[in-house]
Amino acid sequence: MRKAFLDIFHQHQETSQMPSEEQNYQPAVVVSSTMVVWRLLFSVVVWTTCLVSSSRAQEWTLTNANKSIEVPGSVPGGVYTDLMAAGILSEGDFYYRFNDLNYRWVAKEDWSYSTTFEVDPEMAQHQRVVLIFDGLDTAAEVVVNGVVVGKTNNMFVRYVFDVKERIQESNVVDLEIRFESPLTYSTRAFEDQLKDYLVPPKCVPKEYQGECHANHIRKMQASFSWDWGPAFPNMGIWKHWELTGFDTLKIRDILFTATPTEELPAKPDFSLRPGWNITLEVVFDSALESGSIEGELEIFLEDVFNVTTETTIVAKDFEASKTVTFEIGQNLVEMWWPNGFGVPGPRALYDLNVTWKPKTESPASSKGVRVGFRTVELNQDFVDPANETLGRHYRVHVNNVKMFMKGSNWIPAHILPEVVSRDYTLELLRAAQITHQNCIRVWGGGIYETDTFYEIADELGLLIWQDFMFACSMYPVDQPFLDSVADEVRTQVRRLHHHPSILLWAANNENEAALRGNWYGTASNFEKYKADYKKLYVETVRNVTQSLDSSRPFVVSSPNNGIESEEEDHVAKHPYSNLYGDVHYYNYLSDAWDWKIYPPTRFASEYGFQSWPSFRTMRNVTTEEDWSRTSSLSYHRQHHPGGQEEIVLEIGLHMHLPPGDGTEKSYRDYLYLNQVHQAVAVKTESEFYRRGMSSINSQGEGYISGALYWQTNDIWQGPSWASLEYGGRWKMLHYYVKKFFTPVLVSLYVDGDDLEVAVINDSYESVTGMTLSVVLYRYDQMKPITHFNSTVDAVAMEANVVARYNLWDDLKLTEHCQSGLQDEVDVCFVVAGASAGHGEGEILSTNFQLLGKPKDALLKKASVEVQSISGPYLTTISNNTFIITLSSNQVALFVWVEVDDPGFFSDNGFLMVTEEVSIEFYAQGSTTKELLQQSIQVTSLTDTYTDESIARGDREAVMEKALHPNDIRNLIFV
Ligand code: BMA
Repeated sequence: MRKAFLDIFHQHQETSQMPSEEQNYQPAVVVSSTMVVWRLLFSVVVWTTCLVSSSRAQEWTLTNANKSIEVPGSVPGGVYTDLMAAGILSEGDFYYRFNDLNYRWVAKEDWSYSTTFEVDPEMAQHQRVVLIFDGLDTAAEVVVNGVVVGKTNNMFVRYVFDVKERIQESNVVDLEIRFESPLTYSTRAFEDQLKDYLVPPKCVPKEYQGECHANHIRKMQASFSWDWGPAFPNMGIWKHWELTGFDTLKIRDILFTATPTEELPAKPDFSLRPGWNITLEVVFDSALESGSIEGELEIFLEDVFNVTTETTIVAKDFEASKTVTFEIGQNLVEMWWPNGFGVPGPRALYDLNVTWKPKTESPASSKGVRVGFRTVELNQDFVDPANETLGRHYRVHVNNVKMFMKGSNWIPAHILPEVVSRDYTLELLRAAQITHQNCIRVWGGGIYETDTFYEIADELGLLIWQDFMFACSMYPVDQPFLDSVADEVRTQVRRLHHHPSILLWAANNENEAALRGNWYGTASNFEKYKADYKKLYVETVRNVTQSLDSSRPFVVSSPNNGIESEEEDHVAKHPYSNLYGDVHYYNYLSDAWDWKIYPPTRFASEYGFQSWPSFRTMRNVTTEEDWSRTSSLSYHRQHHPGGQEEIVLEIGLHMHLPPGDGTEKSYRDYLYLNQVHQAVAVKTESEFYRRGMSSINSQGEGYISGALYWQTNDIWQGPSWASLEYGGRWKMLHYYVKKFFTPVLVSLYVDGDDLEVAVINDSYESVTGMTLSVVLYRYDQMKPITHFNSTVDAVAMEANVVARYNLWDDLKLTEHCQSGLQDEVDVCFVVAGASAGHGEGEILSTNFQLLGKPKDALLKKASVEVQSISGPYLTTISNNTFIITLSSNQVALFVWVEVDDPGFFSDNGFLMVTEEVSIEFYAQGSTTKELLQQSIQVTSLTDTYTDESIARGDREAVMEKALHPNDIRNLIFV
């Protein structure tokens, strides 16, 4: 028995469970980046005589309004990065301590970017000469040789300004972009609006340390602060720009829709290669304001399809588009599948190149994208057509195959978009892929992400739930605002349309719920705000999106009741209904480790708990005086109102709060306990959702089809719901994600006097004859007390309770878990695991269930020590893999291993029930075992205990500790 159980916990075997895509990951990236370079070169070659752009080195100067500051500017870029580079912002790391407040003056000033260059005199001969900006952040005037050629006020719109006259006058170009402070702009817009009526909120809560009126400017809403992030309202030329002359057409975007020529089976067949009807819409910038232009369109789909057709393209308002349809026969292309599905190897993506060749001598124009063949659907059928009152599904089907969405919510990876590299984006999204996620929601208070982001998502098989950028506010609906939003939607839908990863469009975050729940005091004028809501999200965002993209689902809000919300005129009576649509669930005042508090929603699109990042992340931007949970820095960075107290409350419910004695140790212990609390809470909630995937109760609750926890990543070093810290370190939660999202999961929970063991399988392969081991341990002994082995099946696409053990009759707690005054549930705990076959097969899942609270547990002080570090070895995950062997003299809870080097472990935050455990460390760069040895640190729960007698498990001392001044039961909330 002991041997079988050791096998289950033989930690470093876990690597064999890494997704097989991993092995092939590198080549996929190489292909893609080559493509990007190729595309860049290609466009430069074609336009070389008549293009000036951000792809070439160009000297820019950044100046403030009174000209007291003049520094080199970077484009694409922004004012904060340029002022940092010039040493004007010089207080250490950009995010150091209170820099968000100290640097706020930057956002209050107006700034201008200027440059001078010469263009080929031939440029002026072109039919049309334009300045194109893919992104200006945000309110700006574009000035050429002293003349204003255009104005901007939406960060998400691509702007095109005619500058032909200016270039005809002079081929020396003085280009200046004058940015108005976004704070001045939005305050003015707010006040102008107020003359009519209030569009709330008037401001963010004071805890945000932020700026007001983000909802009055089309800019990253979180740049004015959020409940997890600072205010750095940026300005700058944040995306590619160019000055270009052309005579006919220039391809801007390629919209790609593939519809199978046959009905796809509901059970996946990864070898199936159906035929497809393809619709391409090619969107052009036109040199003619209106009229017809003749030429050829060449369409080249990698090794599959190549056609050149003569065509006439009709321009209107300097734009044109051409729709082309064609069919691809069977067996020519593989289907694209999300992470966890499909044949091993890189995901099937195909290069699609379109070239426009005008009849005249004018240059050609070309563009390439990578496409995938798949269908997406958000199924909202009635769960029981015979009884409609039981509600509707909210279930994603890809290629006609229903699947459970496992994932998280993405926020901007930095408050300054210009500093986010491809490598960092890849690191974060890979961390999602490795942890079995198949869906990422790009949340509506950030930005429409970079092309790189979606290219990576395409390659990793991460479906993207794409919000439009409206969150937690009411918004204006005057005509100029609506027109600008329509432009924004056109820009973004056209840009992103071809990505197979994009699953659906959603118009806003939480604004239906806000309206219904009167979050911003709109109730007295509900009908007015509701009419505005519909004008913006239904009549504008939805209509424009659907005119461009009929291939994807569109939902108006999240959370939302889907069809039911539509039928209730878009503001449902109960947007949080469990019977319809999605739910965002947050509850910080109940016991987060108790599964009974969670709602059996159809789709949990947001849920989570806060924790602070690790000490290693915090110390980069803090000094010693900040290292306490009550320091002014800690309160400054906690933007979620009441967040400090909620964390203390939740930790105190389950564990012993470290004394607030100002020592580094107690601060580190506090950070560690934060992460333990968050990891177990989100595990409890996520497993609850997965357990509900295939059944409903008599009220119709169940058929849960998605669990997207809040949130994937962090924007800075502060308390947040993220599982990945700023910089990419994995919080304890992220290691738990890997375990609770594993395709075949063993999930334990206590219901009354029973320990229930559920097996969830969200793949289409049943696993039969699996060995399930359930083992009872005592906290004070490092050996199994009793165990139950059984043979169970993990039925494809089902969650089932496969075993039930009564705590008293089967597990015999009375007999096995005696210890003086201690309750039985505080003496024993349960671990379980499932492996394929008769115990020798692959370990599919390991899990644990505490029966009581760890603060009452009969734990003995554990000394978890590093026995050895060996390596580096070459594995599919890292060229610098190290094996770390740990030993412990006692059962140890939440064993947490940290090193200075960037990278991640095969497992972390685990329970140690054997004397020895080995894990792997996958270093990101090169390092040595000696260097790891120097920084390695291991913490387990009893290391945070200050009272030795508690560590001895003395009941009276436990009670004494309960009355410690820092215990939550003694906390007075103010
Ligand atoms: C949800 C999100 C965010 C927020 C998070 C945590 O409401 O949509 O607005 O950051 O909760 O409070």
